[in-house]
Order: sequence, then structure tokens, then C-alpha cells
Amino acid sequence: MRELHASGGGLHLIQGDITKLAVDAIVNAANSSLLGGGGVDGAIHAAGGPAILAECRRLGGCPTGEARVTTAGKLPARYVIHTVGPIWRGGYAGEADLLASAYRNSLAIAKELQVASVAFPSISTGVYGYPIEQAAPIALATTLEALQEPGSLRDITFVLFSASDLRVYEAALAEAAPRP
Ligand code: AR6
Repeated sequence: MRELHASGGGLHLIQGDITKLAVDAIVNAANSSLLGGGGVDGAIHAAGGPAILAECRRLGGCPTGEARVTTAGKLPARYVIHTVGPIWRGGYAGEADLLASAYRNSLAIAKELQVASVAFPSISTGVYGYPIEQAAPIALATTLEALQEPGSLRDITFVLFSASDLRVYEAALAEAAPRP
């Protein structure tokens, strides 16, 4: 595990299943219907139970790049922040800005909730096809920025599903924040 401690907070990279994390809020890589799907979205709804989907129904969807919050049902986390990353269309359709917005808007909700710990999956790099080598630096830059800002947020954990995804994030973190 690679950890970086910055101004009282920390950025952590781990391999695992985000549904198991007992953090204040986990982030879901949802689609704009917010009505569930495959990947991490399917895993969160399966483990969290029907209460999350019932709340999602009342939210009436979420545009790409934005985020919404529900409680976390049976999950160990307190909240699920649902965000919608961009579908990869080759890189010239505003994907990078939309991905950064998805992270920033998720973090804005975490700050509104005044939570201390948040866990993210690697948004858009599964079904949505965003190349992980290009997504990781955006994910890390936006979250490192949020940790520098004043507020309640202390710990951000990226939960990577595979060892190879973890290696990509570790390499990107070494680039973003070289060790002294
Ligand atoms: N914990 C952590 N990461 C996971 C887990 C898990 N339990 N399960 C999968 N991943 P994806 P997207 C990883 O496809 O690309 C859904 O159908 C996965 O290996 O879940 O943003 C939605 O409803 C990958 O690295 O999300 C949307 O329609 C990462 O999570 C669409 O997929 C993201 O992959 C969103 O696609």
C-alpha cells in the first residue's frame, strides 16, 4: 500500500472490494439513471440492499460529471456518493474535464456532509472504457487538491479492484507527488 500524508490528511491506495470499507462515504461509479448496473455499481447495490435503490429512484437521475448522495443501506459505510463518469469516446469529447468534475463534485458532497474519510473506485475505467493510465493522474490530482483545502476531509482511499490497476495508480501517484 502506498500512502501519502499531506497537511494532516492522507491519500491511500489499496487493492480490494470497496463495499467492504468502513469509511464515512464510498463513491459509486454509477450511470445517469442511478438505477444500478454492473461493475462496482452492481456490487454496491447487491451488498447494500434495496434501500439504496429506493433512494436513488427518488433522485431522478444524475448528469455525467455530477454526483448525488444516499445512505448506505447494509454497507459498513455511512453514505454512498453516486457519481457518473464519462464514457470514453477517444479523448476528444471532454472526457478529462468530465472525469475531473465527477471527482470534484463527489468531494464537494463529502465536504457538505462534513465527513472525514471517503473511498473511491477507479471511475470510468471499467465498462466506460476510460484508459486507466490516463484516468489515474486525474483521479489523484483532484483528490490531492481536495486534501489540501480546509475542511473535515482527512483520508481518501482509492480501492483498486486488481493488482494491475493498483500498480497503475501507484505509478501515477509517484509522478504526482514524488517522495522527498
Ligand atoms: N470494488 C472496487 N472496485 C470495483 C469493484 C468493487 N467491488 N467492482 C468493480 N470495480 P465500472 P465505470 C472496479 O465498470 O467504468 C456500471 O454498469 C472495476 O474493475 O464499475 O465507471 C454502471 O451502472 C473498474 O476498475 O464503472 C455504469 O453503467 C472500476 O471499478 C457503468 O458501469 C470501474 O468500473 C460505469 O462504468
